[in-house]
Amino acid sequence: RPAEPVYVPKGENKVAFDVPANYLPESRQQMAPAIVNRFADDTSSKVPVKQISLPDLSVPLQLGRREPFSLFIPKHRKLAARLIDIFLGMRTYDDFLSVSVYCRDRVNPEMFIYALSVAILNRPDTKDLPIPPLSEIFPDKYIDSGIFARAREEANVVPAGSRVPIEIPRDYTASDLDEEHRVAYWREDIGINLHHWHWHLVYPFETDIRIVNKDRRGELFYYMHHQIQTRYNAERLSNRLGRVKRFHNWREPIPEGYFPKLDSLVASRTWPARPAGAILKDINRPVDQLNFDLQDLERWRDRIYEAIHTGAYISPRGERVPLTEFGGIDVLGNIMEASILSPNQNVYGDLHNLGHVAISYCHDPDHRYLETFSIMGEPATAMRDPIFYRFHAFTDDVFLEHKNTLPEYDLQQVTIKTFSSIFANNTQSIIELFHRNLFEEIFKIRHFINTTSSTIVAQAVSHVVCNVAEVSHVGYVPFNAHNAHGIISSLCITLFMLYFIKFSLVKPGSNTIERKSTESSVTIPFERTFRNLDVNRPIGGDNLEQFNFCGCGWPQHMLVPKGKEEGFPMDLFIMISDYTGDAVEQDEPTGCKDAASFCGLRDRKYPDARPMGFPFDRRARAGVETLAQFLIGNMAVAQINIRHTDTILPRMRSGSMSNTLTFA
Ligand code: CUO
Repeated sequence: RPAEPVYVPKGENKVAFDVPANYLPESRQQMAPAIVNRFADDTSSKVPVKQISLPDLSVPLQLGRREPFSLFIPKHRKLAARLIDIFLGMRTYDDFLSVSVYCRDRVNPEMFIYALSVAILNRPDTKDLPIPPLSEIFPDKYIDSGIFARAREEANVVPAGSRVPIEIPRDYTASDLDEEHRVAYWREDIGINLHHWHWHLVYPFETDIRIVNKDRRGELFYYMHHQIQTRYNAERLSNRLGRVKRFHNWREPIPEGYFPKLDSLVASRTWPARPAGAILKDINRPVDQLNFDLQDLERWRDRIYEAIHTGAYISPRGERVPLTEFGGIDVLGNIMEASILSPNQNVYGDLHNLGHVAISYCHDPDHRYLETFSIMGEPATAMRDPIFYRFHAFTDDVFLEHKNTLPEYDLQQVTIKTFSSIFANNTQSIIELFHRNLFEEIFKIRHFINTTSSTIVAQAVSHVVCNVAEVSHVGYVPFNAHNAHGIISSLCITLFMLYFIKFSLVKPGSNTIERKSTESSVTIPFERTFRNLDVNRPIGGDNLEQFNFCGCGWPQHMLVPKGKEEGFPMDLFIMISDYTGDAVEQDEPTGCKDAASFCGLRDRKYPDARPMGFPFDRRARAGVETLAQFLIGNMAVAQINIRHTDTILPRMRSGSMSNTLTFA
């Protein structure tokens, strides 16, 4: 285990809220002086909290403090939406801080963190505030509960400075008897799950409409989840598993079981497991105000298919409204999810969200065992379960059904004919190899502000070690973008590894272009995924990667699929098109923009005018059956080979292990 960076929190950095006595929970108000004294010794600064006349919190308080919270449950989202409204409605920053502090000790902690995060993200006066990553607030969503007991023991017995890291096993939820377990390391990757949580945080489906109504959010719901599917499929193929089979017959037993082995510290419960062969049932759980049948899901599904096949959806007034060539997918995304932008929830229902709910309650559909939802019931954890991908393969298939009704692209119109060749050399030998090396990284969980836990746990958890995988790539893709007639001054370059990597950039004239994988428009750096801010340095400069928006993005260490030891052949596709067809004229974005393909830009339009997934989002033109036949004009394909090695390497700083694509 690496001897170096074990994080030791420094007492002198402690900051405490100076809370009005009546803000403490009623049961603790008598102890107020003792509580204050507890912090007095080692607190370096206090943040004054203004006493205000508090808004009516009765709605969010309807969810008990120890109950699990799920965004997919309509009752919960309504309570959360109310809390978000309250946070957003506070006139000044001080008022917002005040009500947040008041709520922190009263409101359900999971709902509190969700609503607070959405509010911070969307209030003009808090946009630049850091939000600690969910893995620090609720590490129990990601880490085997046995680790916490060991961490407590370590913290109690071993003095600070002498503690050794505790390794989080990479491989603990099943044995090799379960073939799905071969990709458990991918599904259970904390960075992937954090990305998904952040995405749904940036794109909530039910709260103030001004927050929900972001540019092309329905289309991005389709596209981002579609990309998850394709990436997962590549990982499966790397591990000798077939592609995901869509889960569309909801009456059939589910062969994939999943036993999460996680315990919720907030709700004092074990996350329910799902044995192989589970069957979905009608849901009737008065305690959650949930009552729907599988038939409802089937009816909504059939109506969505009907809308696709007739090319029009039914408005609340009974009119048929066309699903247009470019805007239809956005409407369908909102219908499917469903977000409050769905044009007609009476007809099309709440298919995807309640699909999550039905699956997450299949072990106790009528609450007879007093059990709550499984990990499929919330975005922060759902991607751990194999059924997530089978269910989303279904939703993805519905979207593709719509895409298949659209006219094929006339790619002759969008590509540029003046480029004589793309790849400079023999394309068959361009990329030598990709390596994937495993390394180990201290997983620092240092803030751990879980309202129900003690400081002891916070200190101990900061010594947990987690195994993660990093990619180290070696390879070049030199290609020649020779603009023979000099007509085009701006280019858009699109790269796909199958469907995997896309970026665009603009360079006038003849170029040598170098592109690092760390500049991918879908990823964020490892440091940002885990928000390993150095708290001993001033926040700012290269230590500021902390905006919440910035937490959305595919983890860099998961950019490239695992590959195989003997090599896993893939195609790298490149297309050059006229940038004017892709450009979105708007002001430069502020804040993070590096994962814009997946997460959009804050307060801006989605930065690519083409349909998401272009040019592979529609049927190929008639007669085209292979990728080679698909190529025209300024497209080319390079054969690449992804090799996997198990070499353990010390981790290098990000940026020093990037995959450089050089265009000459
Ligand atoms: Cu992201 Cu089903 O939407 O999870």
